[in-house]
Amino acid sequence: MSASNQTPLTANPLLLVCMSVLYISYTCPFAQRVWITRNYKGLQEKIELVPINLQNRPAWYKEKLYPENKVPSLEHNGKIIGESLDLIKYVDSNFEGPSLLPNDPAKREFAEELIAYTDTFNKTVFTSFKGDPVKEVEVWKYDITAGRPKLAKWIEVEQLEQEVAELKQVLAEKREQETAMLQLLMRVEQEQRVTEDARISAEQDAAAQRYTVHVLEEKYEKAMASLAEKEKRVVIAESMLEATLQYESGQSKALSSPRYMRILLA
Ligand SMILES: N[C@@H](CCC(=O)N[C@@H](CS)C(=O)NCC(=O)O)C(=O)O
Repeated sequence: MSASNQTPLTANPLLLVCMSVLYISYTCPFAQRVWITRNYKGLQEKIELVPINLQNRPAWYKEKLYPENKVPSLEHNGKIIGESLDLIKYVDSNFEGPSLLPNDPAKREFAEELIAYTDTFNKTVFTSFKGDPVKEVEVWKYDITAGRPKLAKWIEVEQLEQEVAELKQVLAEKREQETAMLQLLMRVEQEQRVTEDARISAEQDAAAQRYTVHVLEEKYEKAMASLAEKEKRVVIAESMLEATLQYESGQSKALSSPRYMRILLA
């Protein structure tokens, strides 16, 4: 039910006669305790719940209904009443249903004392929860499970569920880490394979180059041997040429000698 545009029920006299309205916020503990009182007394048909959005309170709530502008408030018999503890007592004594307070006057007085102490107690508990325990009350030492086996079981189950949830979280994180490690390993392996391939190919290149060098060396040696052979032949040819030249020069000297000329002319 949205209350943002809703007109207060006091504007409708017919509803005013037969209906009361409890303005609440679902999450407000003060409103919740009046709401519980209403349900405990079986007044669901008599007291209608109207939720107020505290983050966006309708203007009419403060202007026409409850200047305090807080929840809870009760609209009843043309009146607006606030303050949850007063409201609990008001609902208890002005509506039908089982009484919240005991009939015995002494017990009743004690119950009223307890009710009056509720807010102080709650404040102490909440302060204690926030890590600032109030020493004199020692509320943080109070065992709320004592004599409440179901509550103890529930807390145990809650704790176990919490532990299971934490373990699941740890497991999920470990699995994530494992996957990351595996991916890393695979990448390293792949890089190793690439490096190995490069090494093999470099070795093959080196072997091919060594072979080429070997072939070239052989060719060089052959060429050098053939050159030496040719040089030897040149030396022989030169010696032969020189010998021939010497012979020819000896011959011509002999032929042009005066003695040979005289033989020719004789
Ligand atoms: N003492 C009041 C407290 C009510 C109260 O503080 N209600 C809160 C919501 S839990 C509220 O309406 N806050 C709005 C504001 O303070 O402006 C009671 O017991 O009813």
